[in-house]
Amino acid sequence: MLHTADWHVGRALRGRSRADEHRAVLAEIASIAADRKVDLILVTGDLFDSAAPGPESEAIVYDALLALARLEVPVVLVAGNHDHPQRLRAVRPLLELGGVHVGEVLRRPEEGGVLELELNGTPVAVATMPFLSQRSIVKADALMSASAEGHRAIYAERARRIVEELTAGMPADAIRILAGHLTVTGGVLGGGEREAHTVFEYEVPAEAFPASLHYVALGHLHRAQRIPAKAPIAYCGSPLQLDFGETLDVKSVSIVELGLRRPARVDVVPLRSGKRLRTIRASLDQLEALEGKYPDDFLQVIVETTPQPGLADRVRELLPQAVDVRIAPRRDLEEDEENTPRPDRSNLAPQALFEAYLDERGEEDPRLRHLFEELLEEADATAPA
Ligand SMILES: [Mn+2]
Repeated sequence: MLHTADWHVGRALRGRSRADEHRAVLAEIASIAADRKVDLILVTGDLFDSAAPGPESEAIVYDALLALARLEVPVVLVAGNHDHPQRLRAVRPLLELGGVHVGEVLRRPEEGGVLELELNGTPVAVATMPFLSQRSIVKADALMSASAEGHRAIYAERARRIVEELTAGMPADAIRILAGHLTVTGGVLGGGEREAHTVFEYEVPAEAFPASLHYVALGHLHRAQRIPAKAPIAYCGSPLQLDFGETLDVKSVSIVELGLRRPARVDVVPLRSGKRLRTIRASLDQLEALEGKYPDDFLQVIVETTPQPGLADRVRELLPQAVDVRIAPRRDLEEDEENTPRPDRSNLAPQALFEAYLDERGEEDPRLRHLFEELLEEADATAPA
């Protein structure tokens, strides 16, 4: 079986398109699937980066799915938080024609929530668990009464019951797999995610996945990793380094060997088609010595200097691949920050968190607050269920 996730097709890097890299890396995945003669392919969410992808992104994703379907093995998709369930539902009948099964919404096991396949004479059951937003799972009444901590507990408990519902009736003589898009407790972020992004992340406890499962294939965290638990839980990670938080990640797909009565064997196969993201921190003099280096990488350049006009242009002359140029915060301030314990912000509402952030940065422009509130309202109104 091949497991891949978190393609995020359509995501640019500081305005630079990644379409060519995406085409190449998805072709690389299809060729790995062919070489390794896999009998099942799982794509566990966030195929697209946006709920309203552009036509080029759609072409890239559907070409990739077509390339997988041509291998004539079943392909199972689940929707991630970036995918639009209704858009996937619209193309579901077409995808099913090609043997691509779509779990765009949560379904009861007998209504398609658990696929029963036969691969090389062995029965295989795959439960699909698309991304469940906190809004869809923590009901309005609970949101009004409980604290943020309470919401997380409600989410964890309901997610646990969903896993139980999906897996309880799986046939005993089948290889039992759960394919999902979610955060599991104990997962390591892909990097780059800041406190503000993770405070509101709702988690499913690792113990929610019963030992009767032969494999739990997850998407959502961009770093490939195994989660120690009674069931074998694994993230395959994203196929490209998507942001400068991921510069240390080796991108890969997982080839998983499963048997009814033996532990899963995971072979992590590195992918070579994506560009490397690299962060360079240096003084202007040091940067001059690096002129023309790293021509194939995307660079984030942090310059140790004082603000000066034309700095970004000068850096781009030296390193044309610099997509992000910024001035280093003064080290003395930074160390100060590191030595001060961070206040617990886990119960703050988004507005209060943003306020605290602005105060820290010394930002006083009231338009920022207004804009934030507008965006928050918009996000609330349009969040896919
Ligand atoms: Mn995701």
